[in-house]
Formats: sequence, structure tokens, C-alpha cells
Amino acid sequence: MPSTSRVSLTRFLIEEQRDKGHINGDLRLLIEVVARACKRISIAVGKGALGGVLGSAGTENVQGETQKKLDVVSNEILLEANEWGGHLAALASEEMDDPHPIPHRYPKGEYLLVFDPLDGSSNIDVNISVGTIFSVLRCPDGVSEPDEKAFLQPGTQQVAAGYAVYGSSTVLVLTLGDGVHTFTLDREQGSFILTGSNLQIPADTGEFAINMSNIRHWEPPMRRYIDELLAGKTGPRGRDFNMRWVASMVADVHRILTRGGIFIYPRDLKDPSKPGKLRLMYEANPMAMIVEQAGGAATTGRERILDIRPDKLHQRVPVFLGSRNEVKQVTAYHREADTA
Ligand code: P6P
Repeated sequence: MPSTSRVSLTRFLIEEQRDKGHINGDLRLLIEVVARACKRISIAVGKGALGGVLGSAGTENVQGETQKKLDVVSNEILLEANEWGGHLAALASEEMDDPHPIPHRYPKGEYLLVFDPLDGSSNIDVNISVGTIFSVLRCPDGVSEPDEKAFLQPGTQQVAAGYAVYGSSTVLVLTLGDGVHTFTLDREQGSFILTGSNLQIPADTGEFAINMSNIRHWEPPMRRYIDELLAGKTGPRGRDFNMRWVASMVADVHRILTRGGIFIYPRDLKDPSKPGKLRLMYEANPMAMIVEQAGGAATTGRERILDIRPDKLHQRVPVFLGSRNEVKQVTAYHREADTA
């Protein structure tokens, strides 16, 4: 592509602000700062064993999960990058129990940033794609010291959402509420370049993504749905399905955004106290906004993810997202089972 037609992330954001009025200066700065932090994370991830940051950090996060060194490094990169710019009122992360306040020496802004600094980090040591997921909310009016309560807003309140996938290339996927756009990192220039606009997820698909090892813990409607997919041509669906599971949500969602599919992490009865594995505020909500903006659907199997009124910063939800006709089908089975 001739260099004159290359649109950088900076130019895209300036045109969104100037020509469409979709964003203001603070949100433009926020997205640029997050993108720059993702560039630094991409470099750290890309060093692999040479960077001395593989393996466990020897600590646990609020989820009780062993933190990888790169989890901690990525979290620090995002905190340091966002503290001083004056665009945020506070930050929250999968890796921190409570929201992180903006130090008093810096000005505060109107936005809240919540993120999973390195999703899928269990894959780092085996060189499988990982990513950063982020969600942007407005700080409620009149809240000068945002605590957990300020973050507890339904996903429909997000003003922006995105992820960076650190794979064979580093791709930033972004929605500002007006379509989904992708930017590929030009490592030589250090810029994110627009490589995809207004992505659309096909309404139908032949590919599903789920961790089948949990099958014995699933609810009946979940079993019914997967059994039909596995029956393929011989069953009620009349066609065969393929399965993929990277066990890195960013990688699985990126494939679905690119070619369709349904991603499922259902409620399982393994631990009834946990309604699912994935976290609402910084995994399900941002991915649900992206998927819906690309014409897909995202539910818990029973309700639209973006409508959920959160009651905890780190709460978990079941996740069904992707090609809307499949999400509709499996959600219908759950609702049918609930009313039977
Ligand atoms: P399982 C990674 O730990 C993660 O949070 C998501 O990125 C991924 O989709 C899921 O968990 C994988 O879970 O149980 O298959 O290892």
C-alpha cells in the first residue's frame, strides 16, 4: 500500500475528533497513551526468554491466580503511562484488588480506564498469542475520588473499548461506538497503521470455541447446544462444525472478529460460587462492545452482557459471543430450559 494512503492511529483519532465529533481531546489522548503502552508491552512480550520476564512472578493476583512476571510488567507499564496525562480520574486492573487513584501531584480527567493488562498470560511461556484488553467509562459527575462504586456501570456506558493482540503481528482493535477498526503495528516506524475499517462478523458460522474438558460440569442447555454442533451433518443442524480453542480470549475473539465463530465460556457447576471464569468489567464488557459494534451478539446465555449492572469490580460472568445467529440459538436453549 503506498505510504501516502497509510492512516496512522493519530490521524484516525484526530479525524474522529475534528470531522465526526465522536471523541474529545482527553479521550483521544487516552487512546494514544494506551496504544503506546501496548507497543511497550508488545516489545516486552516479543523478547520472550531473552527479556528475562518469562515464568512466574511468585505472587498471586486478586483472582488467586499465579501472576506471570509479564502480568506485573504489563500492569506497571499501563499504570505509569496513564498516571500523568490528566485524562483519567482512576484506573482499575485485573491485577489489582482495588482501583488505582491518580497521584495528587497530577491533574485528574473525566475518564475511568479498566483493563486486563495481559490476558491469556498462561500461554506466554509456550509462545502463544496473548493480549491487553481495555474498557473506557466516564467518571460519574461529582466523584472526585473514584472508588470501586464509580466503576460499577453497565457495559452500555462504555465510551470506548479495545484490545491489542500480540501475535505474529501486533494488532490494536478499537471501537469508539461507531464501528470496529484495526491498526497494525509498523515496527520499523513504531506507529499503529489503519488496516481494517468497520469490521463485520458473519451472522452464521461453522466454527465454535470452547474448552471441552469441562463438558461434565455444563448445564443441560449447554450440553444440548454442543451435542448438536458435534452431531454435524447427522444431527438437527444438517452441517458440520469445526472447533478451535486457543485458551487466550484475545486470540479467540480476534479470529471470530476476522472470520466469524462463536466463543463460549459457560457457567459450569465445577464451582457454583463462580458463575463463569471470565471477568465482566475488563474481559466480557469490552469484548461485548466490540462484537456488537461488528454486528455480532454477546450474552451470558440468558441476558445481554452489556445490560448487566455490575455489583463487584472483579465479578465473573458466563460469556457467549460472536456470530449473532449462533449466540441467539444457544441463548434460546438456556431460556427454554429456565422456563421448562
Ligand atoms: P481455560 C486466560 O486465562 C483466560 O482468562 C482467557 O483468556 C481464556 O479464554 C480462558 O481464560 C481460558 O480458560 O479454562 O480454557 O484455561
